[in-house]
Amino acid sequence: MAPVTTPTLTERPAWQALKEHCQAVKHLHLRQLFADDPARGVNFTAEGAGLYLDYSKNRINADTLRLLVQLAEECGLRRRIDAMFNGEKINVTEQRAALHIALRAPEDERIVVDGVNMVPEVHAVLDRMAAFADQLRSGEWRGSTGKPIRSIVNIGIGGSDLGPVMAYEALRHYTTRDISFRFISNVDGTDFKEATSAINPEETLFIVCSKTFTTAETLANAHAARKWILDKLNDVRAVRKHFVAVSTNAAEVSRFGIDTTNMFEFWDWVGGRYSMESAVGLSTMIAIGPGNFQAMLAGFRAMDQHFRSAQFDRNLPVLMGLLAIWHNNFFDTHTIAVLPYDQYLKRFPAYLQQLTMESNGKNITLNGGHVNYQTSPIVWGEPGTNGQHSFYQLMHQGTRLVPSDFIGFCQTLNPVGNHHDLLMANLFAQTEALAFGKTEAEVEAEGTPGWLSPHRSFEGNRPTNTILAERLTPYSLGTMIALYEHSVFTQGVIWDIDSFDQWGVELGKALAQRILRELENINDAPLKHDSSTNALMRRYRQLKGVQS
Ligand code: G6Q
Repeated sequence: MAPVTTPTLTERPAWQALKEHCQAVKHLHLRQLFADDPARGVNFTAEGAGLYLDYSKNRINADTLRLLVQLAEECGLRRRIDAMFNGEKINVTEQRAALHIALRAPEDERIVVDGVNMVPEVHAVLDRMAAFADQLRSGEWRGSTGKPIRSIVNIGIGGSDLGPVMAYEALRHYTTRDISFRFISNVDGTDFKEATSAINPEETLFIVCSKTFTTAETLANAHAARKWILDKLNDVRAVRKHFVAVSTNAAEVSRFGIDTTNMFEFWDWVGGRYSMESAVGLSTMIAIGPGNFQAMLAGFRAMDQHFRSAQFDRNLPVLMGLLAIWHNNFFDTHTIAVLPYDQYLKRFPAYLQQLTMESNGKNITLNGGHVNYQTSPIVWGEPGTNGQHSFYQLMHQGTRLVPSDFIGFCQTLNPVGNHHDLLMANLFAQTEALAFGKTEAEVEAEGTPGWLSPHRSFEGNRPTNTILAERLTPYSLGTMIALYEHSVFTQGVIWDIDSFDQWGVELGKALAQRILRELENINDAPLKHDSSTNALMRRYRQLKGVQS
């Protein structure tokens, strides 16, 4: 067993200095910080890859920033960035590189894994995807009865679902309307039933998207889809025309019955939650077309280059990662709200939940020790302005401090009346209100009686980031996803954890297999779980219509 050594993060000079510094700045109010520095709203901003980040409404000053950057340096962030870009096996528990940056590398770049330059392979798959997408979009690819495909159904879960769904919704404006897109992830039969209820099997193509091709939920849905097609089309040869696979596992794909010439591959150095721009993005490419997909990759690439080259105090992902550390570890905040002021980004918070929490929800350091500090915050959020009429009450007047990211676009894709000004006015108003609040004196000066003024006043001093882009495009979406990917990586480096494994999902999976057998074989030996699980299972068996 590897020796367990004490983590050193909290002993680092910058960490100690930040702890002390936090006591000094903790009680400062953003009102004061802005009054003291009229240029604060310009000084505490950074730009990269077309994104503008205003982080001035955080409870920091120039010293905070200096110390956070020093912390990043002491933790070897520069070296770790280089290690990731050079294809080193930074996913130490799985002994793999984490090379999602290779998925968007230009054709002339060399990124070597185990002696092989992966870039030509990446582009070969992208070319195959593009040819296939064109065949579908033009109607050249036909179902087994000769009809063009009108419905694409992606079957996948986790990293093989959240990215494709998010991108489809985010880029809906750019999608073909000749084909409908559906996504089945849950093993709840409802998901399958509803997704297939109004589509014609003759015109449907299933993309079975699974890196391992062994995921129970995905295989259950893929088998249901196969049966659905065969029941309706009555011809086993139909599978060839109505199924393609996205996977790293050719053997299992062919065992399922999908011809491996209809398989789009990726590689074990792509983590599921970092895979949406690989072949996992096949549904995205069919929806938006290969040109737009390339534009999205260019956006990712622009942020990669910014992350790799910009100095830390002007580096968007580094700044956002360090601010997350500042709130999480020094202000003891527990969550981060992501609040896109764009309806197309409605699934972006859900996507970021996996990206952030599966990556950094860990309590073991790279060398096997226990952390003695908090790691990943809980990520949540909803599009604005909807959230304003729901949970923003707590953000303004609750007892918890909720750091939040506001995301907005200067141009709308759908001009309707003055909607866009109204939308953006709300974004700016919220960050202003959260930062500066409203004192009781101000409330009373407006005529509110004294007894009511505590209820109507706002403390303010609530930290926010604002991210602005010109317009929601495939390119800007790519920059934004890469921004969060690298911010998550930055946080993982500081916390000294492996952001690229996910052992925490294994225990529940294994137990579910055992329980499934017990639910199915009700005459088996008595249940041997804890008294709660036993009682719940008995009740389930009874109510589903069989006696235990
Ligand atoms: C992501 C995780 C996980 C994975 C799913 C689906 O980083 O590894 O969410 O994507 O469990 O796995 P398959 O693609 O292998 O079916």
